[in-house]
Amino acid sequence: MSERPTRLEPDAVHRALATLDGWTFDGNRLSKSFDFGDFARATGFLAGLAVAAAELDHHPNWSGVYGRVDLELSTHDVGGVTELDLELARRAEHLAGSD
Ligand code: HBI
Repeated sequence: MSERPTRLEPDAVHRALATLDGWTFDGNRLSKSFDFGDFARATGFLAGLAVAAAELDHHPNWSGVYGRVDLELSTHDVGGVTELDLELARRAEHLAGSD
């Protein structure tokens, strides 16, 4: 995606989230906690997510403990959620094997 992303209206975010399992939207960002059960699996997921982030030039906020990874997705440049966050959420679902 080369053009500058635009901040999506809440309705559009909610419609998109209907196709993604377990994500929440607080008006400014998407959040989800993934539990992989152990550190190696969580780290493998993060490695894949790092590749996706580099491809999209779009980066998640993440934190984690052992087998859990907490993601927060937003587009800092526009102060909200854009199509890039939805695409990163879709890729995270794919990497986690939940789509
Ligand atoms: N990642 N989540 C997120 N939000 C951004 O606005 C963003 C980013 N990664 C790279 C990026 N912006 C840059 O392209 C710009 O700051 C130039």
